[in-house]
Order: sequence, then structure tokens, then C-alpha cells
Amino acid sequence: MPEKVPDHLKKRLPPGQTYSEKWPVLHEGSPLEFDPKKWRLKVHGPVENPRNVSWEEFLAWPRTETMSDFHCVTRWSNFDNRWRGTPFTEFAKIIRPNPDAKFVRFADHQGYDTSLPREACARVGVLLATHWNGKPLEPDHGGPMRLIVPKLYGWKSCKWVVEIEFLPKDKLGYWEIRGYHNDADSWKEERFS
Ligand SMILES: Nc1nc2c(c(=O)[nH]1)N[C@H]1C(S)=C(S)[C@@H](COP(=O)(O)O)O[C@H]1N2
Ligand SMILES: [Mo]
Repeated sequence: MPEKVPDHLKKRLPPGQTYSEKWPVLHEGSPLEFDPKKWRLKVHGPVENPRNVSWEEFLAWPRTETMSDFHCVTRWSNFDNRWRGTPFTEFAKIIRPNPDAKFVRFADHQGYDTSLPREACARVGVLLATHWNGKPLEPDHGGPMRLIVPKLYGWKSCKWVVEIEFLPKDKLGYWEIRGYHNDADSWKEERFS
């Protein structure tokens, strides 16, 4: 049953979406089995500082807290998620992508991936997130680390990120190959291509 969106939140519901107080779980495959000693984030492509980042190193990067709404193409939106993690912009300062690295691909441990133009990653609120509402992200929701891209449909917010690849040319991701829109702006209803 879709819940009725409170009046003061109506402006924040993109067209065609319904308001959800709960946070549904949605994914292909199964959560990553997280071992902090073995976890690595592989960062590669045309960058000055490619890395295989350990969990310890990752947690030492600059961190911040953001608040954002989440919109899934299956038409639920939930509001005011408090995320904690490393802003993409801070991550990019460490990795130093070359000017020709125009796209960024995020991938999990089992073949799910999605890509974004670099400018889209540099927007406010794009986060490599480890915490939700003050608690470590649950495995079901992408723990230990997921991408958060506010305003775009949820499939761009890759869960269990273990690989970030910079690319001179775009590469369509898991859902984009299957007909989802590559830009995915929930405010423009870019659902399918
Ligand atoms: N690795 C991975 N990330 C993923 C998905 C997936 O199947 N695998 N599904 C996407 C979709 S379609 C949505 S709506 C959100 C759902 O996130 P949630 O389960 O935390 O609500 O995760 C996105 N990220
Ligand atoms: Mo989704």
C-alpha cells in the first residue's frame, strides 16, 4: 500500500513516484561477505594514483555527512536518509584522474555495475557511503560501502562497491544494457531508453 505523502514533502516527490516510509531492499545477487582484513577497493583507469585500497585506508579518507532522498525506478521514494562517507570529490582529489577520464564505472563483487559522467559524480551529495542514520550500512543495503547518487534513480547507487574504474569512453552498466536510461534523472523521469 503506498503511503500518502505528507503535504510539506510533496515538492520533494519526483513525478510518477510514491512515498515510502520504509526502506525496501532491492538487488540482483547477494550481499558481499565483508571481511575488513580482506576487503579491497580497486581504483584504476587513466589516473595518477591507481590504488588497491584497504578498509583501514578507506576509513582514513576525508568523511562527511549528507541528507538525501532516494528514488527507485520501481516507483518508491524514501526521504531524509542521513548518509556518512567519503564525498566523491574528496576521493577524486586522492586518486587524481587525468583530464581524459570522463566517465566513472562502479562495480560490485558479482558483476553488477553502473557508470556516470565524471561531472555527475562531482555533484553535491554523491558519496561513497558507509553509514546510514548513524549506523554502519547493513549488508542488504550495500554494506560495508555503497555509492549514493541523490536525484538519479537508485540503480546508479551501486551497492557493495569494490571497484571504481575511470574511463575515457562510457561503458553501459548492468541495467543500462537491459534498457534502463543512461542518465537516470528521476526529476525528468528518465526511466528507460
Ligand atoms: N550491486 C548492486 N547495487 C545495486 C543494485 C543491485 O542489484 N546490485 N540495485 C540497484 C537498485 S535498482 C536500487 S533501487 C538500489 C536499492 O538499494 P536498497 O536495496 O538499499 O534500497 O540499489 C541499487 N544498487
Ligand atoms: Mo531500483
